[in-house]
Amino acid sequence: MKTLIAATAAILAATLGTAFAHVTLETQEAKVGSAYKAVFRVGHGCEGAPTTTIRVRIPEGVISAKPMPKAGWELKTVKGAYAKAYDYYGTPTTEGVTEVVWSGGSLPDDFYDEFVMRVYLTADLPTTQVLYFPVVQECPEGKAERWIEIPATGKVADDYEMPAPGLKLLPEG
Ligand SMILES: [Cu+2]
Repeated sequence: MKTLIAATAAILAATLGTAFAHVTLETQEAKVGSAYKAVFRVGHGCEGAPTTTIRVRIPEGVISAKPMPKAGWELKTVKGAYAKAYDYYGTPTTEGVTEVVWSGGSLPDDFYDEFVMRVYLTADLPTTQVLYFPVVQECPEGKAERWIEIPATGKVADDYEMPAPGLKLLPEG
């Protein structure tokens, strides 16, 4: 009986977690060919455990990423080559930040927080599509929540259990 109750509670918690939280972007639409402030909202930890690391992968076509430092967290960026040269206000840009990592903090499961970066959405990005930023949320003892599912054509984030945060791209101008 104890086991059954525990199992039911776990299913409930998982369902609620999926329905109300996730890691999502505050602003879910933006024009290409312009700067964008990405605010990643973290609504819960890993099944009760506090969040200690947030890793964000910068998708191809998104350049010049500059994360906002956060008190109590170490900030690190990984740099690499882009697939091609992108125009950044008249300057061809071939490399830059491809991953941002905030680590060493502790965000309790009961609390909410935001992780911010400024990026540039190049005009090469396909408009009317959703661009996904895969995020991995790490917690102590090897626990993690991997928000990396990218919906297939004809599907939406709600069709998935662990969707990556999405941004709808609008035409320039
Ligand atoms: Cu959730």
